[in-house]
Amino acid sequence: MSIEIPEGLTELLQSFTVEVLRNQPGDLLEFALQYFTQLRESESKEAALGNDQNSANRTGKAVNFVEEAMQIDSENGEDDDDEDDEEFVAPVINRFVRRTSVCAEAFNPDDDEEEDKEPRITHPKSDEQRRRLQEACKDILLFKNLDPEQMSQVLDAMFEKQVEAGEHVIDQDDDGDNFYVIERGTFDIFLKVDGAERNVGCYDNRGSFGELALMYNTPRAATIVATSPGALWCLDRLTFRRIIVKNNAEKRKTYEAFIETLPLLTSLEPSERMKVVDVLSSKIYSHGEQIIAQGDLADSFYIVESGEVRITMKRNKKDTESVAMEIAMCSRGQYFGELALVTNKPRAASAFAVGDVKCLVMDIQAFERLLGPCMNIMKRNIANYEEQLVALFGSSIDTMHETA
Ligand code: 1OR
Ligand code: 1OR
Repeated sequence: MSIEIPEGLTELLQSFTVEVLRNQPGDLLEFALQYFTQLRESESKEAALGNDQNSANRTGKAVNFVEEAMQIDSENGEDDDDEDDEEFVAPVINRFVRRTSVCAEAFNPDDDEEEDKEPRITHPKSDEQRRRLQEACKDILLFKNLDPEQMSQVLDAMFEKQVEAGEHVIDQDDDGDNFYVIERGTFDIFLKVDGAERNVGCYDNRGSFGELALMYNTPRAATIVATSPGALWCLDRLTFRRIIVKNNAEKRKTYEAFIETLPLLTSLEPSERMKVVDVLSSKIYSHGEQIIAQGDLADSFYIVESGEVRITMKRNKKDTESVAMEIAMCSRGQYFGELALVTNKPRAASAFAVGDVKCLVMDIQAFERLLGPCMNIMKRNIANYEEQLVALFGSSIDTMHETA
């Protein structure tokens, strides 16, 4: 005699088990009661609101819980221009109400019908996986401006991928599927120039790539090849567009006027300036906090959004911080941290927040990709540094780098 397993039973029990393991409830029976009651209530609500697509898909999919109410408002944002008018139904209300792996799409940045209809994606993870994922994502600039709910959705959607040395993670000109965050491993960046592939950079156990094709609906702009065995966290295109591109639309509104005023960026086309905004993230520092340390390896470039930044320099390694000299102050609209990126040397000076400071930060790949046209202005300023350095210390920037 064969016993038929009802459709959805396995997933239902699996999801319940995951939530039990995650929440570790004292009273299992009480937890189960709440879980299934809430599940039923949320299904009834959605059915009443006509969200059939959801309930139809639901039985076959894993479920997932959130600790707080979902920020539907923030998800829809105030971004009237980009949004469709379809009503979005909140699928999750409190910690016992599930977030399904498949539910209505809320946001469509480019009025792309296809994206609007797509389900929300969740890849269940163990606590250990989630911890590793959070660690890998903590410095990813594109994630810095997300609110906690958006970040949680991003983390839910990400999945792991192991790579072998020599594996092509991305091939130039392909369509974009995922955005990648590096957990470990080294990767080379190749660009086709006149038919030949040129190595233009690399990633060393940190950072992310694969955002461009997803942000701008363009073919992949470069080839990325693993040069060691590695581990990546992948974010699918639809989730990336729904959350990151949406967030960028808001960022553009916030920073458009400020970016227009920056003398450094005057040689960029307006569309290029907006691309700069897309890759910038805002970081806050409190009084006295160190933003850059002289002698460190560099991977970011900074523009002061508010407050002041003190630049200090010490003559050589033996100097203590107390004898570091103040060499410059940067205020709103000014930039710093370009020198090490341009010269490919360690940081020539340190930078400290004076009062509360907000900086816009850009990573080195974006800097190289987007700020080429601004290089003349930067090089002129670097020539100024050298003059001042010789006047002050009687040595050149290169000498300073070597002694740092
Ligand atoms: P994607 O979706 O186009 C390839 O897929 C990825 O390589 C791309 O997103 C970036 O994340 C990453 N130019 C273009 N893409 C680059 C570059 C780059 N560096 C990394 N990517 N460079 C500009 C060369 C003029 C190299 C800068 C170091
Ligand atoms: P970075 O990447 O080397 C430290 O990190 C940053 O301090 C540096 O880029 C510049 O953006 C910034 N000499 C060297 N770096 C300077 C200077 C400077 N001023 C600001 N920075 N001089 C001061 C010139 C007024 C010359 C030294 C005496």
